[in-house]
Amino acid sequence: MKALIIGSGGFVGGYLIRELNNHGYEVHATHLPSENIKDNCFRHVLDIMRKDDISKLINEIQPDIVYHLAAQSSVALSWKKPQLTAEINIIGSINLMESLPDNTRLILIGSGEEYGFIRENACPIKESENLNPANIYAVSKVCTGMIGRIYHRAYNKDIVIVRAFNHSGPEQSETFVISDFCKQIAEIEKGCRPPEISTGNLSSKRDFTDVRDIVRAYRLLGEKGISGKTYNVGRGIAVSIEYILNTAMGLSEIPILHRTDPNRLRKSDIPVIEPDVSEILRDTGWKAEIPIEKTVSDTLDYWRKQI
Ligand code: A2R
Repeated sequence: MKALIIGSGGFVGGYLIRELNNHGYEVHATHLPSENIKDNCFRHVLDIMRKDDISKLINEIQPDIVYHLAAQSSVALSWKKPQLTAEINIIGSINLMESLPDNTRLILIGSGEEYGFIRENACPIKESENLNPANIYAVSKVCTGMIGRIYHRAYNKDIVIVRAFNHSGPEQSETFVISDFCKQIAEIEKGCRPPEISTGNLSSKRDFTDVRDIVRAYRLLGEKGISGKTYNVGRGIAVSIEYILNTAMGLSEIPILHRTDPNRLRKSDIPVIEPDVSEILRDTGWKAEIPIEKTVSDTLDYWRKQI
């Protein structure tokens, strides 16, 4: 099987390259000129805003499956650059769908953010739940998913749509909570900052899955997912941010205090976000296996080596 990963220079890309290599795929991966791919694969430079370049590359490689990871994936940046976010996430995805041969499967990666302001008692959230996105990044992913379903229905394209919930692990940027706490702890251990960790709202509950489980889900959806269907990908068990903090602080080599930073409190925070993951389990047999405590511990070890 030949796989092409579009946008492999980000957090998930390297993990997906390794997952596919370990399962016998011939892996091709695209990256932006400024990015460097260190994993073993065939590398190609590609900007998804250049539609002709996508068609040319797909014609040249003739992949069986395409994983679309390329995105403006920061919610914060989407507030500052809505047009850029819409262009890359929506138009870029259309460019890719336009270039997709009928016999090539596309895995379109969306986000749990698409559900947004959910109804009270909506958890665990099923894929059929109304989408009520709360930021421009989420809107762009809702649009892309809807367009993907249209390309499937109207143009007969083989497209599987994913809504991935929070994922984390070593190498993730510190703008995400697990990486943020672990980096702060590693800095404290090295004496780079006082022994006090600052946090935002600790009571909200989120569904965290290890990135290594996430890429296994993507591979299995490529192999066994039903065309045109949308799948939640997550653990299906939300935990509080406080639990993550206590787990991380429990691994620290020195005692650490905790302080709430008002700048980190969000104006409106949804109390619990937890997906129903029975569809992916039914169709592929996938469920998350790596305990959250291991994700935290590996992420802390990663930051200890970086600092
Ligand atoms: O923004 P950069 O310079 O980090 O590059 C990102 C890249 N990218 C593009 N690739 C091709 N053409 C473009 N016009 C373009 N603009 C941005 O896509 C980055 O290397 C990659 C996405 O990686 P991350 O931002 O690290 O996302 P992550 O965590 O790997 O998530 C993969 C997918 C995304 O669609 C997320 O929205 C979704 O999973 O959750």
